[in-house]
Amino acid sequence: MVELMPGRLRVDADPYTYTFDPAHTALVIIDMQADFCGEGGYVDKMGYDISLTACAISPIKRVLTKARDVGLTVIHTREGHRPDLSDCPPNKLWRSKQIGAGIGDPGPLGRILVRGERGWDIIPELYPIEGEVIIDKPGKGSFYATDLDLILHRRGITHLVLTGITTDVCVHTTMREANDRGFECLLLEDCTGATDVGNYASAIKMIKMQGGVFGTVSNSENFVQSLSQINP
Ligand code: C5J
Repeated sequence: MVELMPGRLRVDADPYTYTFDPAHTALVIIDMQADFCGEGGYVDKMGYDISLTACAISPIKRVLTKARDVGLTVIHTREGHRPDLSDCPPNKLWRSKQIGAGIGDPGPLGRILVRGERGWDIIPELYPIEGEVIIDKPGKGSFYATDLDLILHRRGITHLVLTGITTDVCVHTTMREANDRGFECLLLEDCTGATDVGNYASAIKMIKMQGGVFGTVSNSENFVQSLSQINP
């Protein structure tokens, strides 16, 4: 097989082995906010089982710890809106109210998906440290209406390792956006979770079709093992 993206390290993945140079690779942790995996947050208020999204916390923590040890670029994202909701499309607002978890409405963790509120922020277990990039986004994709593309190019990043929640919404949208921009993507399947088990499985399956239409899929163990070859 022709190796289109030769790199220094390899990760066992499906449908193809991921090769990458850590100097040009970023770990992307998408929307690990209390609103998406915490009690009283947006996902909880919509009536979904938060254990299906919270299950990603421990595997991400393992990967994040290793990534920090070896000095990998780390990017965190947060979905949310300005307090006056001027950056929230009316249809998004309307739909959220329809399901009983209106964006901007008060809840146990503050106003739902509003910047600066408790529910909107990243959970303490995975909280960014100094030097890590935080991207605040109004939409599902991490590239839309943000400076992510600019930051990645300034740092010479060509490869993205994707984690976070939810698999079928913000993670998938980001992976598709990244793939179209030419970033070579790896998704770590145990480092992600969805509010629906069937959607989770389908989202993983969709990535693998057509020989890896959006990239390739592995897991936290394989990726940590690969990073272990780097001398910190
Ligand atoms: C959703 C997200 N599901 N972070 N957001 O609305 O996936």
